Amino acid sequence: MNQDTIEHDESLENDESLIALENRLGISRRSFMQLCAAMATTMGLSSNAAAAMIKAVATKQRPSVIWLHFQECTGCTESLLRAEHPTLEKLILDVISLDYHETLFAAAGHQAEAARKSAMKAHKGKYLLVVEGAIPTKDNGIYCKIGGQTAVDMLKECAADAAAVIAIGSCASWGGMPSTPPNPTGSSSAGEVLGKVIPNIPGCPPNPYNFLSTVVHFLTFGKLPEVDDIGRPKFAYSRLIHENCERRPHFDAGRFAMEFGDEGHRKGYCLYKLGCKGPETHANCPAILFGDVGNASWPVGTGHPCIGCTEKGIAFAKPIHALAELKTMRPPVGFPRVVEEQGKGATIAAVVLTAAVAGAAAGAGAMLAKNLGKGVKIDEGEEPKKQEERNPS
Ligand code: FSX
Ligand code: SF4
Ligand code: F3S
Repeated sequence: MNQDTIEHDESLENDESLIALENRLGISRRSFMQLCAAMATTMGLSSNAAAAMIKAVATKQRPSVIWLHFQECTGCTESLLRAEHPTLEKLILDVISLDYHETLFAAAGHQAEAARKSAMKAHKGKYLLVVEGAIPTKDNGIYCKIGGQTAVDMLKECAADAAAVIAIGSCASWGGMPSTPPNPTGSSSAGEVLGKVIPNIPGCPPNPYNFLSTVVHFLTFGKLPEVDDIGRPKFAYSRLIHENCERRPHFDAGRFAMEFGDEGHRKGYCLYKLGCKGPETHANCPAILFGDVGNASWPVGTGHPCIGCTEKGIAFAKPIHALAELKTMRPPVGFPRVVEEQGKGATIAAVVLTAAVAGAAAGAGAMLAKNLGKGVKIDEGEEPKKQEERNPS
């Protein structure tokens, strides 16, 4: 069974549970099946798994979810619920039974805390605990309290009887923005506070599809998807952004934007020299995009360098326009330098000289010739602009 057959599978389309789901959510069965097929594909699962996911969402009892908020901006929740596509928001709220969520709760104060306690009791050992936000640990955790309880204590109390704990967003996954050096409140990740690796979905905010796919996997198969050694689902975080980026051919050919708004930037060249952290950041942003608005709807696609928001030690730690470390590869010797001297591009003469000195490996030389032959402008070491040209006043 392939993805196309799933979307046109009449037995599924006429399944009563799917008809009920259509009525419940107000979304067509076809759209729902397409979404599940896409999620299965994103997770590298078979079409049989997609069919199982469709049935599970339509029929299984929704897992109770307790959602904690600590040091954060609520962007994680906002990104889940403000998705352009109404299907996503509806599905997330349908797939889980959200029994405690401080932002979305109508209840407040003692009532809210009572609801949390009763959900924990009623679903002991079975609920999913989702943690959004970092946890301040300095000075006995006094920098974040809810109902008089520190974030540290609340997290430990709720985690004790959870079936699984998921950290959502970079704050809960590795400290995120609140842990920006010098980290005055000792912001830590949920895993650090609990003393173990837990599944986490970093991103500031994270992509809602990665969260939804993780939860649907739990619902369908009774376990979370495979994670890497720091707890990130492999389906979403096993590859560098640089490996999937649509601007990568420009990187390989030595075509870079040197300033925001310059010719290279307008032409969609690689943003490496503007500080793009794609070469040292693991995430699937270029593959699954954001907000269901189509082509190029991700940071680099819109012309801004990736700041490495999913990666510990990159976002909020490394200067935003500092050059990324090239983790997996370096450009061939015949290409223009990617690290500039005092803001100047490599000259063609320098490139040719480098290639010649290095013995001009046949492939690199051929590529250089190809680039030059195409009339592609390689950084020619334009004179740096005068101050008054940069900042006309
Ligand atoms: Fe904000 Fe979430 Fe960033 Fe943090 O997302 S979008 S600061 S990861 O915890 O609310
Ligand atoms: Fe894309 Fe950034 Fe890599 Fe350039 S450096 S190819 S913009 S990810
Ligand atoms: Fe974050 Fe970079 Fe993706 S900034 S959203 S990891 S492109």
